[in-house]
Amino acid sequence: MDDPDTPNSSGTGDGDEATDSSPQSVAGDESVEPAADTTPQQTADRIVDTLEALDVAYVFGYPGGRIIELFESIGHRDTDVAVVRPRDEREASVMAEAYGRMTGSPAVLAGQGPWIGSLGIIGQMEARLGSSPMVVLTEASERGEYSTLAPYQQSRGDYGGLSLPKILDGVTKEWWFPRTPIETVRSVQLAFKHATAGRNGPCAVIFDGDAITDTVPEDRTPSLWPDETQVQNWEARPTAGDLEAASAALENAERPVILAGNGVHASAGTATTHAEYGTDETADAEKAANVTTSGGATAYDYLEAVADAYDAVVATSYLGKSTIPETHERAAGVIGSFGHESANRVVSEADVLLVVGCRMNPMDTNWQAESFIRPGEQTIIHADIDSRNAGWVYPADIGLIGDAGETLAALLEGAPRDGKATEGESAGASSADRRSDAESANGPDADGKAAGGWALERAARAREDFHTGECESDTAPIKPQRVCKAIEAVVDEETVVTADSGNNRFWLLNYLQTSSTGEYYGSGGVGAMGWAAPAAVTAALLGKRAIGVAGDGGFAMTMTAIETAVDHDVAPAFVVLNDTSLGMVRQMDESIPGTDFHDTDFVGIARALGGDGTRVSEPDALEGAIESAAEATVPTVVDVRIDPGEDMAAQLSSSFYEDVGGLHE
Ligand SMILES: Cc1ncc(C[n+]2csc(CCOP(=O)(O)OP(=O)(O)O)c2C)c(N)n1
Ligand SMILES: [Mg+2]
Repeated sequence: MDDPDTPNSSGTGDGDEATDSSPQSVAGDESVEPAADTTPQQTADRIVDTLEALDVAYVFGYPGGRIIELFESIGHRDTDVAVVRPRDEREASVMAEAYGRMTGSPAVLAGQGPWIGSLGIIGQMEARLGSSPMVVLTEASERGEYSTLAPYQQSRGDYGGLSLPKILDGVTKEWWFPRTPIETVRSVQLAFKHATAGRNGPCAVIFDGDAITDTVPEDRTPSLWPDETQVQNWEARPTAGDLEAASAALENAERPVILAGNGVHASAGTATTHAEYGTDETADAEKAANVTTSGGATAYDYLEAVADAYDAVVATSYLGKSTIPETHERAAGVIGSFGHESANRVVSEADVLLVVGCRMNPMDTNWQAESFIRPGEQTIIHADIDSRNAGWVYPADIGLIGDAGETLAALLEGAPRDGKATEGESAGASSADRRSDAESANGPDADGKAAGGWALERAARAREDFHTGECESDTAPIKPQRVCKAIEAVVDEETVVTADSGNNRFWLLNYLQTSSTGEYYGSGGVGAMGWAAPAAVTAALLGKRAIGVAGDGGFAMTMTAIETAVDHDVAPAFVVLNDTSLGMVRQMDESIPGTDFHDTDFVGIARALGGDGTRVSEPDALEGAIESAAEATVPTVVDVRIDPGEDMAAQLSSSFYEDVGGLHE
């Protein structure tokens, strides 16, 4: 341990002894009594008990510092908590974030303080801005009595070291820096509670010195409550008055439009999480596939049912893409400055706009072009889990504060019994009947659907924007629009597509028309490059057929994810939209230095990392190559040589965005 490059595992004694202490039996304990077994126990071991009690499926991490104790404790026991050790903390952080986003349950990101506060920040940033639940277990790399003497790696925040608390304070939703073993255990419990309390987010615990290396004492006053009891959360619903006002506004609307955001994805995941906190791997896979094990409907089901009940069109934000199948008769596409022109038009044509779980960031709002969303002229109902976000960007007429699924369920209950939109539904149908429509396996009964006036006709026209002539282009180099259609052709409800930052995601946004919910997730909370590949590995671990799509710039940042997939015997496909440049930046101004890359051999790299790959330069080879990669038994890269001259912003930017000068991004 004298070697400064050796991780500072304290070697807290005898691993076997720690292993021998029996885990506290907290699973299924309904009471709020202190945990029965108060035998002194090594703290790291007690934390692994917590992970087990909460059925945490994955720790995505990299060993170092006190986190080695956590890894040791996991290694010394027969446990269902799986450790995934990617090639660095960035990859681990993205994998953990993607897990939280796709399932609604937090996974753990674990690693040594200085690296979790640097390399591992990317996933935490995405989780914070994109509202993904995540628990970060890290440490301060203290060196006992030497910690105040020209410290090395030390991240407690005092003189001479780094301040991990300050770094994490700038990024996480909440963080704890416990001083005793009991505080450490309680902090970990609270990190899980807060990660899914209200708006989801990343919550961190910084382990330190004796607070992680000592034993948890027998004397527990104040009490340490059982893990499952301490992490409970409860759903919130809007008030009856606000719901009544919203239902009336929607009922009287001539052109009601619902704008669905990431909050609908978040709620759809947590609907099952809250019902049965912690699930096994199979159930997580089911959740990712939108199969609810609790038998209840998800926010996705309620979104469709509410749209039917009020005869509304549904557009989505970028992060809300695939909250409704984009083939659905009420779906109108994705709004925003690089979104669908028609989806933007539909939103601006609405007389009543119901925004659900969307913060309305500048890309969503066309940088607030005056002619786009018009408070005062349009009635705005803003549903959000956080009152601070409702009415934030545009003044709202009605705020609905609560979980997206709960809010939509309540709006469904308040929908007109013999309403304007429910011609096929019997006049006396009760709200309970409508709710059970949403809860039926296939969503609302076709008979209950709207008569089809403005909404259905408008949505049908809007969906034409998912196509353009280039989607069928036979030219080489290959048009990116055609690649999107080739991906669309192999996507089914078992598939998850993950998208990176850059031009590639805007091509996908426009031309990949999803056909089921939870089928598409993009980097977009903070929008870091390098997100799609590790996120695709997570989707594959969840049992999905995964296709990670990135530009050559973003893919190169985290292509070690190929090896992580090989290590865990999963086989996502990786499609690289390769223009040998930072396309999005280059296309802003060709004279910007540093935008060109040399021609990286991604196929060679894939093979060296244990995967496979193929380079595609001719369009007629495209569909077959993507299909084979999606079906392959090893992770497979499809390196598609796209036309670098296909100018994304020129072709995709919204006319509302043009109104504000079209210069931002
Ligand atoms: C980690 C990170 N660094 C920088 C950026 C800024 N940025 C956004 S898109 C982009 C270019 C992306 O190039 P590439 O991955 O090849 O995708 P393309 O635009 O060519 O499709 C850059 C530099 C970012 N979003 N994330
Ligand atoms: Mg590129």
